[in-house]
Amino acid sequence: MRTEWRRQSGVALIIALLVVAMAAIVAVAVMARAEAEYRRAQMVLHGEQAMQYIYGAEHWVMQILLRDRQDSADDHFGQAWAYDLPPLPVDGGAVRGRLTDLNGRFNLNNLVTADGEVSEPHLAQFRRLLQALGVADQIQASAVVDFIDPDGETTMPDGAEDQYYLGTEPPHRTPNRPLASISELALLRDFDQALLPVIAPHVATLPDRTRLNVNTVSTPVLMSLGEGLSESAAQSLIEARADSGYASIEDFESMLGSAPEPGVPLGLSSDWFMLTLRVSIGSTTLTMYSLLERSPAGPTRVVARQQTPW
Ligand SMILES: [Ca+2]
Repeated sequence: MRTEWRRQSGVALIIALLVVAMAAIVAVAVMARAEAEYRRAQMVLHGEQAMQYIYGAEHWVMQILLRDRQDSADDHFGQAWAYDLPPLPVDGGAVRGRLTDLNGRFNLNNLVTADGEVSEPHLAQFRRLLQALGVADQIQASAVVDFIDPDGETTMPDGAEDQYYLGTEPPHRTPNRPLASISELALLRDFDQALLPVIAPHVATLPDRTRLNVNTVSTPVLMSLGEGLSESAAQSLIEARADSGYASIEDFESMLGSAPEPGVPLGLSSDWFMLTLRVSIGSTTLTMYSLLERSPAGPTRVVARQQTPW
């Protein structure tokens, strides 16, 4: 009798322990789920906060560009817009920013005119830029023209249209429209992705045809302005403009020593900028690339935004 009672109480104890264990498992699962929900909510909140800081910083930079236009008609690296924004401490993190002048870069969309024809002066300039960057053998300038121009006729000597791209793996069509991003070049005929960082700092893909600001062009872009312009000559031109830029296009041309390529519009001011803002809040990081267009009077608008979660 006593043995039977012991056995029953042993079973009851095991059942009680099982119930406690199961309750503990359920409690842990509920807590884990609640914590995951909390983290998810926190990430959403931090993401929202980051966007609000980005909109605020964008507005602030647009005010800097407006004041800059009101203060002076030209643009050069000695002006306030050209300096990296100092890290701004915000609640739970920081915002960092940089403004890049895109009128200092070769606009790939200049290769084709508004009528859809190839712009020969820009094509010649682009070939010289590829030469200056040491990638003329790897990137086919004619293929870039065919990528953008609306027609389906292959540009000689090394262009490529649908006929070529439909035979690639995977097959695709020629965009036949202005480029929206440099990354589109990845689909270009024989394009080696490793070349993207080589050309990216010197080219832009703007939705309009643009002039070059000689006060902000890089050495390779300067070398593209005339046949036989050496690297040392281009560097002398950059030293001559110093931090205050050229006072006039005539000053620049007299320093250049020869007439620049006719048909490639030059200027001393800029309308197009890329604003890069990186916000970190808690464990959330967000980088926003905002394409800004400044009107001649100074007001600036956001034309496009692209973001990355790093
Ligand atoms: Ca085409």
